[in-house]
Amino acid sequence: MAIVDLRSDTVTLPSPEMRQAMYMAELGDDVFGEDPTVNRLEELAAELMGKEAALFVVSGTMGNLVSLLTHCRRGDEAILGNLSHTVNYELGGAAALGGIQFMVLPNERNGMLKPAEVGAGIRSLEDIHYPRSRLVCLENTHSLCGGVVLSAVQTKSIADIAHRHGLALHLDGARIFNAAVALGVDVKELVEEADSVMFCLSKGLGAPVGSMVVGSAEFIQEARRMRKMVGGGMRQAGVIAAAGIFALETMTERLAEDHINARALGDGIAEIPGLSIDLETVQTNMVFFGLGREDMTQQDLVDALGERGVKILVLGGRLRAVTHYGIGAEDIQVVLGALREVMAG
Ligand code: TLP
Repeated sequence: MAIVDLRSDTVTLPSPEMRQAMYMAELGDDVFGEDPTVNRLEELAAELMGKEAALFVVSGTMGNLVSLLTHCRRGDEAILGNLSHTVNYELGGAAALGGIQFMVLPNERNGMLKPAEVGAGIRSLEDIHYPRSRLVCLENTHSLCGGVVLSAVQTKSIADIAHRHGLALHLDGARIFNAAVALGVDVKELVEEADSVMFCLSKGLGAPVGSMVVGSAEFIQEARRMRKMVGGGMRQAGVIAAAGIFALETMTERLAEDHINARALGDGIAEIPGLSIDLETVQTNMVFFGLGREDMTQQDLVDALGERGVKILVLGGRLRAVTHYGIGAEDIQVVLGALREVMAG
């Protein structure tokens, strides 16, 4: 049975061309700064994002952690949305390893934080009781809000408040290229106001491993120390960096295809009795939907689809399907067919 795996865009496998690039990569010891392929990837990432420097890290989780450790000292406070990946799925790493306290504000349906609430959340330094507010974090695309995009204007509205009070803005841009493609803008515009950005190579861009952190040269120099501290100093990492270069050079524009497939899936789901979906949130490659049946749990639906070769996840209390490299329009019809069959049963 052919499997259609929509659990995440992290399941993508490298193409033969990407594997060839990995095989051919020129290597050195990156802890000595001597891996030419890693150096090339870091230069390319910085250039694409319009920042001074970049750092190659193992994962998105490590990229966010290293960024938070670089911005904040122990006891400092970072302001984040309650639906952010960092608050929900990064094991409290910033608290456990960095002594960083979170102020968690409600995310709006569109992935934003309310500017007034961010402003009110920033602590006065005059009162000696308060932790020091250091950082505000946004996420683009916003995963748990449905993979929705934040515009450059929205990001700026939060960055302005942060900067006015001397705080930095970190952007979890795990899927920032999905946002840029969906909005039809250069990715630079979306990250311009952020002091640091993490983005992933191993999601829709199809690389097997890796994420990037970008920012000022000074920020990245310190982030490089933090990466070493958490055990993320890699040696002949050019083997995987080569896949990252290939991803950035060839895989960003094709994300539009994933968005079309996600939309087709969302439109199909909207027609199936017993399923509910907010089509306004289907803006990129994610489709979140609900199940309104007394006789079936979300997990029952996931299991029944699994028996039909379709894999999806329960995430954040809803069902999630993610389109990606390797999923075609015909696969969407397979998924809709399986959903119709299960829901008719
Ligand atoms: N997200 C994964 C799961 O952890 C939920 C997924 O399948 O979507 N930021 C955002 C916005 C993310 O969605 C993820 C991964 C990360 C950070 C962490 O990246 P990795 O998995 O590379 O540590």
